[in-house]
Amino acid sequence: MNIAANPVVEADQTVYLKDYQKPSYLVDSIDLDIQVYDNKTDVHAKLVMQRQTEGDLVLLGRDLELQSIRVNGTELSKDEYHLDAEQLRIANAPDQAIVETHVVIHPESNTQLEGLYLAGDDLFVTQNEPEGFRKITFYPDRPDVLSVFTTRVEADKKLPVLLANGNLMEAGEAGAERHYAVWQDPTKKPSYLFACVIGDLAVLKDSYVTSEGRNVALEIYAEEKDIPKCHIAMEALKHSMRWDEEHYGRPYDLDNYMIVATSAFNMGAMENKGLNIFNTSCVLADEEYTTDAAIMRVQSVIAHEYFHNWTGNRITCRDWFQLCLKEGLTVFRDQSFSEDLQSAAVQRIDDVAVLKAHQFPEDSGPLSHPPRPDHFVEINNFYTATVYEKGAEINRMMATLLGKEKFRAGTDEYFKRYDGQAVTVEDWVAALTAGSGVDLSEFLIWYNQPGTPKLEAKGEYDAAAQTYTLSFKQSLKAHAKYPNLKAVPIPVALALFDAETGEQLTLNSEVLVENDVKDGVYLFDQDAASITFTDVAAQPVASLLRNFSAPVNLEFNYSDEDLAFLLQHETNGFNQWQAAQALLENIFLKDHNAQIYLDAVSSPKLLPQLVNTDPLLASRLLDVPSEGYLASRIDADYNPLAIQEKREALLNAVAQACKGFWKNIYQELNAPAEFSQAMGVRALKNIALSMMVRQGDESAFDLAYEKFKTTGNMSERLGALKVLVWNDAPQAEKALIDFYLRFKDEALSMDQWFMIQAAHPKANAETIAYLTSHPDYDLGVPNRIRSVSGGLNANPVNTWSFGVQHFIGLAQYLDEKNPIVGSRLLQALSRWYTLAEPQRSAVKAELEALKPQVKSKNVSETLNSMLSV
Ligand code: B3K
Ligand code: ZN
Repeated sequence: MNIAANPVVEADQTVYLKDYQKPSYLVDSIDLDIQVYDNKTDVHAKLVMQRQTEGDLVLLGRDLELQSIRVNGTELSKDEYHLDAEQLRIANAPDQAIVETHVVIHPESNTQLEGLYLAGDDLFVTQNEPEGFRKITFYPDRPDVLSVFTTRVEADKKLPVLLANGNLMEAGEAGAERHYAVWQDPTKKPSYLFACVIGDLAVLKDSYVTSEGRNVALEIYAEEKDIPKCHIAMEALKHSMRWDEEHYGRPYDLDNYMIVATSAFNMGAMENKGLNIFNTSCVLADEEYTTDAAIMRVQSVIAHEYFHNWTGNRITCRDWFQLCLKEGLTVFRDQSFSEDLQSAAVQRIDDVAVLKAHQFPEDSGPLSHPPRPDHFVEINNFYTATVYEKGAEINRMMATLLGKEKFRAGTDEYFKRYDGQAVTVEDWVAALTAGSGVDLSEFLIWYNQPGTPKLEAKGEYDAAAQTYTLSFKQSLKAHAKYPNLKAVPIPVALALFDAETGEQLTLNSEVLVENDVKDGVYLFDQDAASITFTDVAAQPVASLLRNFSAPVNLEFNYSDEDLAFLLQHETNGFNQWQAAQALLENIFLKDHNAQIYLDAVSSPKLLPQLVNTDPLLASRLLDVPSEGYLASRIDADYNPLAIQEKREALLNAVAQACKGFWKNIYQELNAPAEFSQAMGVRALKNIALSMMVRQGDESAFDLAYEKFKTTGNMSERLGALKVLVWNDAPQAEKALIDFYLRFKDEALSMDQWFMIQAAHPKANAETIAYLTSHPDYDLGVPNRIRSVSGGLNANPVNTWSFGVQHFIGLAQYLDEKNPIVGSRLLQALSRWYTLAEPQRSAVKAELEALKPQVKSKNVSETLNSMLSV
């Protein structure tokens, strides 16, 4: 077991926020020399260190073969330091210490994709957040140690690209076969933002002039054949740079910005200073090879990583408990950016759908934790929907309350106070408070406690007094690890509508918060309270939580008629969607009759007009919650098959209710040139095609196959392929072979090919066995694993039958090879305890059996939490 580091690692390996201590030494500068060979890499490091507090000099290091260590020029003998599997500790070190180490590492056999690793035949890349740098060299690898990095990279000339953060200072030959480059990053940064890339890649170049007049060279590195797929990312990058100047007053601060694409990556992308490294899935975008949804994602991830330059890099986190400081804020920023790319209402629909599909279930189950947890075993397990998406919602709530101007004054204050520092969530809220002049300190409660609050509301109309009163109550489910739960501040954006005319009423009430949001916003921050509106001439229809103004579960006494009314009359597409979703939940989870929904959705006043004016919104209004989401709303006796049957019946009823509508829009609608309109048309036509099949329309398969063969657009091709494959159409086999031959060298397209087959409604264990033993299936490439596992998991009936073995097998296999991904995949089974018996006990037994077999902190922490219910 390891001796205590900072923060303290206790015997049970849990790290606590309360134990945070400043590092004993700071690092003024680090010189790194990384020499890559086929069978090893030599790393020489020189750290100029200064004592800050009492204590030993501690350098963290993992899987490093130490060759030598010198302090202030003198080599240390083995008894002058203590070395274990996690750290190198020197007692009584001088206050000014120049520490020089030489280690050997093995990126060529690093399957964990953390630290420096071989990512394909001719490419070495790094991933150092949160704790990968310690796998490259000995270092105080924690975010509150900021230093100036100078990096020399040396490799064989067959790897022509040598990159690291900052400015290129020097480059040249290192003998006949080898070459080198020296990079220096003038900005002080924590080690998790260090990156280097050594490989054989092509590059797309562009440039950008900042609002300060700085000319920035922009470069995107990828495989030669993928360079044409980098233009959308490049445009998104320039757009993001402008957007951050205009909305937050933040210009870019270096002379270059580089992005490198690799298919061997554990997550989406990484914001290393000036040298982002991206999963190909988040940078390559091309209508022929990737879907519209993937193209939208590329733009938002490009923006996200760019925005980190200020929220994350220039101002970073004091410790990893503060992760949501940078992630929650940066997600909020990228969501706002994306609201400018497509309709803001649809962007909000998509973001809330993700929140409800991932964060709400996480927060209601055994993996629930606060956006800022107060303890963890493995920080990699905390890159969660709660830290990211709920973290973003907390920022959105504060922004909603403040309105644009005050929020900007708050963020200006944050950048002014903390530039160049490693700070906490408290610092962020304090700066927002000081800058805006509005006390936001009660929002800290949101950061510190887990669970989705239940917001119960009731509306009562008093005809005699002409008043309408809304009363609110909030509550949270008890949590074993966080016992002192408090009421949170909940901004409730609301509107009242005239039930007869559908007109929005003017709100008369003194307790509404003043801001620049057009809706009334009521800040509800007690256990219970009410608000009364005066001069209300007749019983109104209320619309609560407009634009999803707070991440809560609303229980309001809407009738199905009220919801159908809101679906028709709400003024904003998001609120219409929200009404439709509430109506559908009543049908699926409370057994309400579906007729009111079917009448609303097939009403000539709703979709027929919208399909022409806003096809993207029309496609979203047809969303039916996934089986997985519905499952997350069921806490006991969950029967996957029963939910599947109900959902299928509803979809069939929608198909019938709209009669000729589907064929009409399939034939009449044509994608215009503008991307977001075209994306809407494609989404609608894909829905129409599947609805035609549900109607038993014999022409649907021929139309689908024709589209499949002739289109050059991946969203259309995949929409058609799905209809053929999922319905076992006679053309399905031909289409799958055709797709394979056409795209076999395009990994991202092939991911879709795997996914579609794994998600076949009748997929069984043999289907998955066929896919996972296919020559193109690769357990070393997380994207490919996720495509099959994600496809399988789209169908919970399968997840909870043969899927259990699939996910447990993966967790076991990846436990040592890639524990970050193994731990994540296992979470597909985290709601096992909601299943009806005997399935519940059967899955529990399988999880229990896995327990003694796992070694990594990642998988064992997840498994222990999952079994702790
Ligand atoms: N900050 C990285 C995530 C690192 C995950 C490490 N397991 C990407 C992002 O949020 O931008
Ligand atoms: Zn991020």
